[in-house]
Amino acid sequence: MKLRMPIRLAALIVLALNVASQADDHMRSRADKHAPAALMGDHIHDPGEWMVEYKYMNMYMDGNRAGSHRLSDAESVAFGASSDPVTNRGASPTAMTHEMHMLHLMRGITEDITLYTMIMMPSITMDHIRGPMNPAGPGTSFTTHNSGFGDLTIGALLRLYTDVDDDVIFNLGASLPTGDIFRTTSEPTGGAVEQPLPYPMRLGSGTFNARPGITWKHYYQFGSFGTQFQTNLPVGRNYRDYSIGDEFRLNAWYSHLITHNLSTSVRLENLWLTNYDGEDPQSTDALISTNVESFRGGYSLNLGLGIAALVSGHLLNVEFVPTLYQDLDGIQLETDWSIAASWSKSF
Ligand SMILES: [Cu+2]
Repeated sequence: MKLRMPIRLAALIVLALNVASQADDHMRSRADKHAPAALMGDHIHDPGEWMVEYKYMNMYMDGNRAGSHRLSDAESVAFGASSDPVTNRGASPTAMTHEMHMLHLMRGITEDITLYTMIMMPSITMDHIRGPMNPAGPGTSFTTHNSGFGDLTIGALLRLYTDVDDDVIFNLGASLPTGDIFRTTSEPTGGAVEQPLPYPMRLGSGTFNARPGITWKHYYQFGSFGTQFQTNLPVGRNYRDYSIGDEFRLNAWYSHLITHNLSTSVRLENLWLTNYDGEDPQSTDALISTNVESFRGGYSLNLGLGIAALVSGHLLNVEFVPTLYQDLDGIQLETDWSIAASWSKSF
């Protein structure tokens, strides 16, 4: 009889702790458990848990911009005659689709550490108009394409802080130079001369990149708020003697639950890109603006409108990302909108 009370008390405490942790797990198992589809590095997994994800992204670019000013295709060719450096004498890009297929694997190691890897497969298509110095005829058009393996991304997600409705996660990320950065084409000259594909047509960066980031998520009963700062920072130069620009992304989003298994999201993204360092010796500035190292940087403000659904344990996540504002260094193709879609499952 004397032992009954302490045992009952202990049972009650265990029950209370269980209820607390269920409430905790409940919020992290809803349709808004992952950030909007275009983001990653925002969540961790339980020890021993795996996640498999296929993610698709596509960026649509149509037309050129100098600073924040739009230019027609003819104006883009003319712009290069007096820009510094002179460019677009061989051709000007007019449109581009940059598709990315990604296979994302995550595994929880401890309560606070999750490891991940992401296999990237870009597929890049660019349309052009030929310039005044092109032997294949000014004003005619051509298309180039490139696809294959990109840079393999790896990392560890470290949960620095957690309570019932908050997570702060540090992304100790990196990418390896597995993507090809030197392929040639004779399309621009109609088969006359083999030239290297310009920078944005290349599959990888050619460098080891540090990709640190940090995410804070806060859960409400009716949804969640998140903010993330994510970078991509090349280390040194690649074997072609250049490095891509530094990338900084600052995101904030709100996901609203419609039901436990369905949520919508709105997101704002600031993207800053710096210009390239160094120079590929075969990347001739005068030929085309996509060869110019100082015409790669800029600032973009993007909106994200997303929807996420949990269907018997499968998470489907889609986001439409129109560009709101762009200010680009030199002359570059403008990004009109992007789309991101993913399927993921944890087990
Ligand atoms: Cu995951």
